[in-house]
Amino acid sequence: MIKADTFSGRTVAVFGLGRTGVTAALSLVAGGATVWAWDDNSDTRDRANKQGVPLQDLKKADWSKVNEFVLSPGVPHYLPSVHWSAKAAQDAGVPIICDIEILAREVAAKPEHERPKIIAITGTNGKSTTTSLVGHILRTCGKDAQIGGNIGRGVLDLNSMHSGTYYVIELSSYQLERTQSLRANAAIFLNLSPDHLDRHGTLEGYGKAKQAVFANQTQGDTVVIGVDDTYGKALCSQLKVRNGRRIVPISVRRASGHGVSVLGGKLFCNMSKKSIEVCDLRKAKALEGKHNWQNAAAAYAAVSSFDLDSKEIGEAILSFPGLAHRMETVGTLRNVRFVNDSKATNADAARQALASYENIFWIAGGVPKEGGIEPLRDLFGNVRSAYLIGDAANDFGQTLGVAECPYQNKSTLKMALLCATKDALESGVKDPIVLLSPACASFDQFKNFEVRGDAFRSQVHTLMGIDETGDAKTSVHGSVA
Ligand code: UMA
Repeated sequence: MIKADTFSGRTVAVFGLGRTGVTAALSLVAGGATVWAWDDNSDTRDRANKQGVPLQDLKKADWSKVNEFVLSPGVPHYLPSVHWSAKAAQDAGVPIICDIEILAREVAAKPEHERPKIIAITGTNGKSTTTSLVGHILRTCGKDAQIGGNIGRGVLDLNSMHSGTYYVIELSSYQLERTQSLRANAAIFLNLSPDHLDRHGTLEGYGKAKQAVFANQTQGDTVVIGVDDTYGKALCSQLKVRNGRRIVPISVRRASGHGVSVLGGKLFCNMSKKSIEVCDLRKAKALEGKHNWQNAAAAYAAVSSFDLDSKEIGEAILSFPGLAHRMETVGTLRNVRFVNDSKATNADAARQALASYENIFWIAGGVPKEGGIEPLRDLFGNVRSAYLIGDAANDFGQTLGVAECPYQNKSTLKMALLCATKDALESGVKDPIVLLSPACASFDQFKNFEVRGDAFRSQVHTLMGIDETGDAKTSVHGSVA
């Protein structure tokens, strides 16, 4: 755990006792702060209290005594409506921060030569894969890399820092809008497309929140920007005007001067005078698809700022095992491959998998985002049939019907999987893929996308006759890829 020493003697209110709140509260207590923690859910409060989190009903608290307010990223302080705790803090003039701000202050408080390195990753899609890949490369190259943030582990839960630590942090717009002091030695901005607009109001507001990833960077720091979308391209030109940092554009569409690009599947570094071929990404089994090539280019650009050997980085990229719930092959049954892409919670994220395969038996649905699957219409040609679940089933069915793409409404994931598997096995097409890529949030049927993906994986294993330990128990028609 990272102790929040810079908060010693201060009174800090903490609201939301999920992954962020509990780790922040424990870190603050360990650092010597007085902590007043609360959550709307009484079971959650009890659970946190058993872990050592001191409770205080913030509805009745004297906010004039509070110095700072750590508000969990999922709880709004402005749009779509201000949470009561944020309103109380705002009325009392108490600054609202998050756990990333605490980490940033701890790092800044160290003398320069004792500071760990920070690699911060944001963007609408690809954050988790890139974060995980950066961590994998650094570890493979012998560094003490620790991965946290929006990827699922609160940053204050990471091991305490030393000068050789590399904190690889995935950052959401929710976290960035409550972070002021972060200085990333390397900051990656992958891409931007409409998401979380209920929280940020407009695409501009969303993009502005994400741009905080570059705040406080100085000479010697690295900026990595995906320039294949219009937002990233414009951002790259704007940042170039402000000198000091090394700016590395990344592209999977064209050779970018002074940048990193992927051409014909090969990763090229053009950052120095001589172009270097780093590796052939077509050999990276866990990085299928152009979107993953962009992730690989970004990861390369960021880690190469730490004087690592490009050949070693290339080898590490090829050995990346991939990320759970992101185009994760969870099994095969005869010629049918099962792919878990549960993390695709919006149409833009689902686009990656739909564009990467042909002959897809597509399981989609859940809680839809604005626009549904309409933006994916150009990819329906890759879909043999769709199996729709959850709240979105009727809306998605209409879109598919108009596009003359076959579909069936199924009540549950299990039913959808059974029908998709039967159809795929009987289809006679080459390399059929049963793909869970919901283009929806999971909350109507599952706690979160991880639980949804785990359910899919376990149901696939049941179909294959594999028990939870991975051992074959009945007749196995295929093998786990
Ligand atoms: N709560 C209330 N009242 C409310 C709303 C929430 O009391 O009105 C409480 C809940 O009872 C719960 C807690 O707040 O106990 C949940 O807080 P949270 O939603 O911020 O979730 P955490 O468990 O702290 O997880 C957060 C991130 N979640 C969100 O941003 C929604 C996790 O990202 C992140 O991994 C974790 O911190 C550690 O950094 C998840 C996510 O969905 C993966 N992120 C979004 C995304 O990727 O699209 C941004």
